[in-house]
Amino acid sequence: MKREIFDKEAFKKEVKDNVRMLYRKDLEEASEQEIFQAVSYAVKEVIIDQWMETQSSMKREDSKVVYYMSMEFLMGRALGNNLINLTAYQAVAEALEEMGLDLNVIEDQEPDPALGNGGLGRLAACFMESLSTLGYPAYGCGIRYRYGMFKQKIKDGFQVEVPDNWLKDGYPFELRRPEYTYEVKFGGYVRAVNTPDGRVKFVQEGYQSVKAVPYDMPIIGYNNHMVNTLMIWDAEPAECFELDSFDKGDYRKAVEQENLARNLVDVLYPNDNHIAGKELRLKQQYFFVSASVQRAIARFKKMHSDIHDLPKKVAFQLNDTHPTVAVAELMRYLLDEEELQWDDAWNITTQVCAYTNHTIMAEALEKWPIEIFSRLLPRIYQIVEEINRRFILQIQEHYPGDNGKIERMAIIYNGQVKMAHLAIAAGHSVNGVARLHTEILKNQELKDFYELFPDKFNNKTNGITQRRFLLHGNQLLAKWVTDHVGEEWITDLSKIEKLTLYVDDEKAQHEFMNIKYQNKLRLAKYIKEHNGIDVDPRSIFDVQVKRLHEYKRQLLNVLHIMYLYNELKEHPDMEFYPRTFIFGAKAAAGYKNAKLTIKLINSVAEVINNDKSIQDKIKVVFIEDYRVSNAEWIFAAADVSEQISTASKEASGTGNMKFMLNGAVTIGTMDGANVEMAEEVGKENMFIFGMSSDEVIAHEKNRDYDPMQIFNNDQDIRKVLMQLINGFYSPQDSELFRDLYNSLLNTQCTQYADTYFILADFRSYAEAQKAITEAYKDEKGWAKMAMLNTAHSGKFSSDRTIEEYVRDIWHLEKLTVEPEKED
Ligand code: 26W
Repeated sequence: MKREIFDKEAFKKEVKDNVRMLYRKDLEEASEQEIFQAVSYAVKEVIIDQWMETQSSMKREDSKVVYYMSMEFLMGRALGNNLINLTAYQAVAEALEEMGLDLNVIEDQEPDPALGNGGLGRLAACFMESLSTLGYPAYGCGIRYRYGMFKQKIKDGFQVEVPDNWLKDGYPFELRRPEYTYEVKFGGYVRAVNTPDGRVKFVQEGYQSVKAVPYDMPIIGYNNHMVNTLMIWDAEPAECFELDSFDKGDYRKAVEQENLARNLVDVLYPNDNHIAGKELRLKQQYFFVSASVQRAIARFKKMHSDIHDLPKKVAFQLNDTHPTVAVAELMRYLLDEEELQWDDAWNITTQVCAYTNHTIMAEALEKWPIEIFSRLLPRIYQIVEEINRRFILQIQEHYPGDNGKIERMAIIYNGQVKMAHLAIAAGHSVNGVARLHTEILKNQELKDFYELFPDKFNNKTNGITQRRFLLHGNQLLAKWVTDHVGEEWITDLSKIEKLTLYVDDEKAQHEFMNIKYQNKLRLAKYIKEHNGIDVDPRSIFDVQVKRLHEYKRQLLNVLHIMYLYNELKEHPDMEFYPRTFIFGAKAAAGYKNAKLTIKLINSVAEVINNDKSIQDKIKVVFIEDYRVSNAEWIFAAADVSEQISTASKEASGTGNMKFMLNGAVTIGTMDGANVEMAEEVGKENMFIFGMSSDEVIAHEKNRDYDPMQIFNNDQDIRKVLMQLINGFYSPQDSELFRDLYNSLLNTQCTQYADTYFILADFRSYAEAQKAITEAYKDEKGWAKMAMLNTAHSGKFSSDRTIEEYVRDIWHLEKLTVEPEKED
């Protein structure tokens, strides 16, 4: 039963009143942005009640709480989703329509809070939503970056990064909470003080401090009155007089301190899977972690007097190594403030903290130079040293005389602090994000750690929220699914499996494909508006949207398009089913080959889209500024989902699941969660190609892969690669794509040529693509395959993932939130 929380007339009045209150205008005079604000504030009214109800239930039940610590939360727009989860979307749409307003247009006014890079940040957002929907008490802890992920413009085919000032009009769904301000200290030195009772106390002196002020954002559960909180921290300068007594009156220090606060939360580092090793990033990490730990403990202490009970009431989940200083910060608190003994403090810390690994890419493993770490966080560094000292003793005890182990496992080694090693040594759980990924961690990357702590390791295959990626993003299909299997799928995605009953039903097939067609029309319109390109909605929409990274192999995709184009030119009469290749991807600003790949895609698009002789059989579209809001439409419109990473490199992938849910068929390698998708839907309903992860890993070990041999023996591949350096796609500058060519063939440029086995997989990819065309021509067969993908996507709900985290790691109880009685 949906609870009626919504009075249409009252809502309409509220919107009008808000426009007056906020802008001193009548509705007719207000801009779309102003109306968005007014509507959002009206929705916030409803949310606030539920938010308060949730807080009081949590207190009453004294629930255990998980703090999901993450440098990134890629929330996407809130208005539409909040309405969906309040089950008020239709009612609000109608109310607005009666006022002459279009909810879609209003939703479109909301900035896309892009406080994340890609998969890891979006996963954090899906997890928060699932926690609320399932009724588990949780806080998300993150940073309120003033500039989130940059906006991407394409100029002349090149990516240009534009700052994203998402807060410029004010963000209606946040709430500043100055009453929870905490101090975070950087730098200075540590002095040991003997206390009268014979203990040694460590005090940090000569430091600079920043005030951390949280903004709370509501995370609304679906139809259950549960509203959890995402706290994102802003930095404000501590007043000069708050300088440590030692430095009072030091003007230079005072100014430095003020600057520290100003820069701290300015911008999200736009690197995905690659560390920049910048001091400011470590500051950001400690800043939000220290503030979050302080708030968590303060909340705990309001209700409890014995700090030993902390693990019964609090869990910290570390989203990758980025928040791993939490381990040492908690130790610091327990040792220095609570004055616990080391073993006692360690015992508590270990039970509270757990770590999720999201990548095996070596360049993404965080390491900090001791010099930076110890200068910035002197007390924290001392504690990490002691953790390391004890950890090495443990290693020596287990493996006497084996110095290799110490070399590979120490937390501090070779002048560096290794955050993953700290997280594994200190957490009670280490999880990967798909089964294959967890196995690779256990057997390769983290083998030594797995041998020492086999019980810590576990898998939690990622998931996505069906509320955003089907119910909101694809409303036509959502309604159709509900008509066929009932609405239970909204909170229990396994129920969507009942669709299998209809996969051979011609009427159902027809309806399903017609919805896909409607969604393709919607996307085609978007592409026309944003790119000025006409695409045929009857062509196969073949989509690769994700961060641009060499291991994700957008280059393989575009090389294959170049190959297809050559084929069409050589055999103009060959049978060819029209295809629209759609890309969307941001490249890290300093990642040369990634940016060059974007240029290549656009150059290929330019040539092919304008070649009349191929009669629009191929179109190539690069969608500018791929982000959560346009992603929802893109998934809904896809026929083919490209998940083509080099096997073993993609930890899980989550876009793959969003496509599957929306009835796209995957062409992919046996990598990440693709493996489990194949298990669910059957390999015959996917197009699997390429080397297995074992083969890739074997080649990497043996260093026996030679792309030059392929280049020399396969004339089609050779032709395509030559087109990278003969000006075919860059007549003005034939050298433009030389670096991409080199990355495939030249051993001098990377550790070895074609690091990601693009040429090795090319033929098998081309075969799979051919098979797709054949399959698509069989309309009924394709409809069935697409429906089966939707029907078997049940496992990939983040609700399932969260239930597993709760069961194995967090041990939370469900909370029921009762609406407050009206008096
Ligand atoms: C230190 C720089 C940095 C920044 C971000 C290093 C690593 C990251 C992330 C781990 C990158 C990321 O988003 N990883 C993705 O996480 C998803 C959620 O688990 C997985 O589905 C993707 O496979 C993984 O690439």
